[in-house]
Amino acid sequence: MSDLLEHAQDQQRQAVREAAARLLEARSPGYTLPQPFYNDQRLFDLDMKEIFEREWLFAGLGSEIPLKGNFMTMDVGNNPIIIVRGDNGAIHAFHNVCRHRGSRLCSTERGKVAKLVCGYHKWTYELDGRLLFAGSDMGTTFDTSDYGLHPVHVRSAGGMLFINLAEQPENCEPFFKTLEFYLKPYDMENVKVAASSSIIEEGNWKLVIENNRECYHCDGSHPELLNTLQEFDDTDDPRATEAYKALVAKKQADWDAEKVPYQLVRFGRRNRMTRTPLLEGTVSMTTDGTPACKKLLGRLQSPDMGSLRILNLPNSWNHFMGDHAVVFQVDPIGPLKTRVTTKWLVHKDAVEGVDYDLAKLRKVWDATNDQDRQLVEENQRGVNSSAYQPGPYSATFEFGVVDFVDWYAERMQEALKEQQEPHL
Ligand code: 3BY
Ligand code: FES
Ligand code: FE
Repeated sequence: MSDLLEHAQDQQRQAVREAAARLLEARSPGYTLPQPFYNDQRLFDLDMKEIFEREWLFAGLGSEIPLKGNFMTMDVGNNPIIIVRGDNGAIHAFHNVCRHRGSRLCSTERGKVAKLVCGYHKWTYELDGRLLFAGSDMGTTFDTSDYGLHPVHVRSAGGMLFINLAEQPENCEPFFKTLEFYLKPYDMENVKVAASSSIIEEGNWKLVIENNRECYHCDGSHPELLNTLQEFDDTDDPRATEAYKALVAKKQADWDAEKVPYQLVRFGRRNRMTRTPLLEGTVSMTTDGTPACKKLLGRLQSPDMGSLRILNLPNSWNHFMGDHAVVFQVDPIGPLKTRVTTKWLVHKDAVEGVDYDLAKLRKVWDATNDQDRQLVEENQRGVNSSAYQPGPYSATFEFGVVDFVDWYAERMQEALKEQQEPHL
């Protein structure tokens, strides 16, 4: 009976994969995706398995777990994950799943522990994942070394933490090494999270990313952001004007003097980093463009660093300015639901009320996030309609969105071509 059930499930899974492959094969490049990619539960499950369980995901900051025993948790689809600081500053990540009967081990978002103790029957694990003791009598043949926590790959790069659930993750060292170089001036081990927000958007994660990859919508929607943000997304933006190029050249000379990197670097379509100027006369993403924090980040001497933008598909975009940084993490919850977490970072010695004012620090991105949430939710409502059909992206205004969708389609097509292992 159970064999029959598994066979039926395998057939269903295979049918979904074949349907997804055919839809991607038939899609028109330069157009939005066919509807099921934005709202179908089965394709969402495929996204989780083939994208989120295989790619390097931004998971937070090393400075959020500074001490031995500090941990934080997150979910990658159905997979609860724990990231913990162990001995000698080492950072470990595990499936947050007890090896006894599978209970979730740590149920809080963050904290500090001496050992990882399961709340159900008190199996106790070392911070490096080894099982130290099983609470009850497990018999003479039981060997604790067979029951360590299942590890997850984790890479700390320039103070940003990335996890990867694959057994053998793709080698992203060139990106991580470059990130370390770009983030060095910010001394990210010595930042603190001054504020954070976690909002739920009633939309598919791809609509959240698509919305972020263009500023075509900024004019009508983001008055606060446009007080300081250039409408050009990159230094090689096809729309860049002569005035913008002149401003870039002038700022790059200043950045050379500060010895901070700014060149646009891409790693395939997945990762990009570049430093772009803010509007002339402004230095930080605040409503009036003045710094939100008097104490600058790292070794920086001038607040006028523009914004170092770092993209990590599928789940993060970031802005590093001279006085503060804003990091973003996208966690899909369901086909129509996505969590967007934003953290505002300042120098760890900056004092609230003295060096920075919380309301001023977070105002622009709180407003922008809420505006983007509304745009994504309206996008989702329309995409769910029987009248929806893929629409054309603008090659000049939405090249970033085209890049994302092409990356997604290629990754998915590659994954679908791979031999499926039989159901376990
Ligand atoms: O994250 C950004 O820089 C902006 C917000 C709106 C569009 N995007 C390019
Ligand atoms: Fe964790 Fe029993 S499930 S100790
Ligand atoms: Fe936006």
